[in-house]
Amino acid sequence: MSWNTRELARTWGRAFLRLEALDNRWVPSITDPTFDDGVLTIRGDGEDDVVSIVADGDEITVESGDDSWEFEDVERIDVRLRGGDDTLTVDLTDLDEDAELALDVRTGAGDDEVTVEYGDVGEKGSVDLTVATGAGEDLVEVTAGDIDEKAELAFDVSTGADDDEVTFEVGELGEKARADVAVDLGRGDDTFDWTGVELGEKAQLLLDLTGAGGDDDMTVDVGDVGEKARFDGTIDLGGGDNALDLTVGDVDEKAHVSGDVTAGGGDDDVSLTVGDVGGKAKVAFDVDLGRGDNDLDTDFEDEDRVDLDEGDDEDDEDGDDD
Ligand SMILES: [Ca+2]
Ligand SMILES: [Ca+2]
Ligand SMILES: [Ca+2]
Repeated sequence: MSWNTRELARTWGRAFLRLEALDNRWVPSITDPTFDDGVLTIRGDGEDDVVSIVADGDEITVESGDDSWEFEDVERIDVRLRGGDDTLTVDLTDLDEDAELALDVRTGAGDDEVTVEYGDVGEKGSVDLTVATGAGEDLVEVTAGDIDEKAELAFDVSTGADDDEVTFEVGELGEKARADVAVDLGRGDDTFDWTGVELGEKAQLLLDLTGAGGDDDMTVDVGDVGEKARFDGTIDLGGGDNALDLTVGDVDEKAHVSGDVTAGGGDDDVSLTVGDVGGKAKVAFDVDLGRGDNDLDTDFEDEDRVDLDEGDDEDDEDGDDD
């Protein structure tokens, strides 16, 4: 085998191009974050961005590729990652418990992954999270520790077209704490999962879920509902063959539990479970499953507390109704 200079140059050229290609993947595609008047703005581009945000006390560290930036006195973070399959990880578990930090995330088209982790939220603390993941098969995971008394949580998540997965895991809501949760899964076969622990005395959980078109699968586990606490669930499964599993633990005295479930055409499958209901508690479910071959499974003994419309075709044994 003989090497002449032309072959050598070609071989080196190819090796150099490969190195350059590898190198390009290591260069973070986000531009330097900007910070102005308490607002930290992080921008990606049409490529696959990988961004991590970590809080430690009052300090916020942003990392992407080999770069990292540090900020203090951040009141709000806006993340705009645009197209591409983006990955955002936010770890706020070591954020000051009394910090007030709003987070607004938009990841645009592409298959995106957004993970947000909150630690315990202190008394009168506030959590404000907006996530919009646009089209693409997106994954959103939110976890929070225990929520102290009078704290307020606001979650607003929309995942747009295509098959998305949204998961919430939230600790105990303390006395008079309040969580407002709005989730719109958009079109596509979406999966939603809420796992709570307990609503303390006078705590409130207001859940507003929209499944839109597609075969959606929702699981909502509220946990026990304390004395004078309130759970309001408005769940619109939309068209498609949907499944909903709604579980409420024991309902303490004078608590208020209401579930308003609607589904459009398609074969829907709904399961409703409620624990023991204390004296003077108000519990009411209104279930309207629309057209299709629907099924409602409930172990809730107080049937008069459930207003059920199982739809046109339920148990249609004579077959004259389509
Ligand atoms: Ca991007
Ligand atoms: Ca997306
Ligand atoms: Ca969707």
